[in-house]
Amino acid sequence: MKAWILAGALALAGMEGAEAQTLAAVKARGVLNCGVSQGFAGFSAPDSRGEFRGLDVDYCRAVAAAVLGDATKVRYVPLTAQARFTALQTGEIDVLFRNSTQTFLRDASLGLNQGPVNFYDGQGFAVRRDASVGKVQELDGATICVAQGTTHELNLNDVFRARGMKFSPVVFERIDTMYEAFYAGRCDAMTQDASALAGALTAARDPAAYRVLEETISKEPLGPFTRNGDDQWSNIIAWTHYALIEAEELGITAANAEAQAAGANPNAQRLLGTAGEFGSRFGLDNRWALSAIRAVGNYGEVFERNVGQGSTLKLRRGLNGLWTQGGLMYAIPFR
Ligand SMILES: N[C@@H](CCC(=O)N[C@@H](CS)C(=O)NCC(=O)O)C(=O)O
Repeated sequence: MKAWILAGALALAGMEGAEAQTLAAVKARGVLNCGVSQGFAGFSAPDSRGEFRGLDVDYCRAVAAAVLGDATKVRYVPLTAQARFTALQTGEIDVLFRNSTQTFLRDASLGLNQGPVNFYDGQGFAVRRDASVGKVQELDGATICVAQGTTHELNLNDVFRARGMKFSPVVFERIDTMYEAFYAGRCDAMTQDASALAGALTAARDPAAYRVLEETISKEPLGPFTRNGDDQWSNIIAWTHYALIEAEELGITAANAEAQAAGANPNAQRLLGTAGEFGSRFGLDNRWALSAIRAVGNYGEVFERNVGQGSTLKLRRGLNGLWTQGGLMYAIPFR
């Protein structure tokens, strides 16, 4: 019996050792290495003072607050579409928050884990207003600017072939060169995630000269990626997302989180660490979620500030609304 317990304890200790690598490394370093895009308005882009801002950036900040107790302890690593997964595989970053679509093949073949979707998107097309193109069908024979190493290259081939349409792709490794080429008139249309197009057009010299077609041609569920084999870390990333959603469901905001932690609602107490031992099970302080919510607010606050009504993008919540309001955002219960 004793030997069995000892073997069990050793196995558990060994497993924890293997699993807890990323959390231990982040704590020892005192900084989260967070993979983001090179500049994608609303999601991750440096502002006029060179500070990264956006929805993905707020997720980096929320994780740093949850894990290190300080949302500013983040080193942002800007990555191209091509380089992003390698940077995670080689350990250059701890987590990838970079408008990355979850797919079967990315899940099955990269040695990476896909966290919960934090933005439901679809592939759209930007065209010049004076081109009088209203539907994807009218892009038959068009020259289309597309970024290398994205789901968009693949979707474009599938959808145009299926509809018996022709197109000439112009493929770019860097997003900024793609924008320049499109604005210079090198392509009839530019394709990428519809949210990214909305962000890109706000930064165009003459935003009114372009528009994004209503129609999208794919599902682009965007979310974080972590390395396989570190369940503890993947759980922390996943539950940070659920904490932001749960906070919105419970009406907990950056401004009232501290007061709600001291309040009487048992759901809020568990989420915010007043009741239960939720953080310590992940190797975190029990007030981990309180720390994250105080830093960035709930999901609704993160959305509105970066891509919604408080931003230049003015995107509607749509699929990214709470499940109670017709959207797909739904937190797994904290119990
Ligand atoms: N969601 C798509 C596309 C993501 C992506 O990399 N999009 C490009 C443009 S289509 C982008 O935003 N690039 C920003 C950058 O390189 O910083 C994917 O995961 O493949």
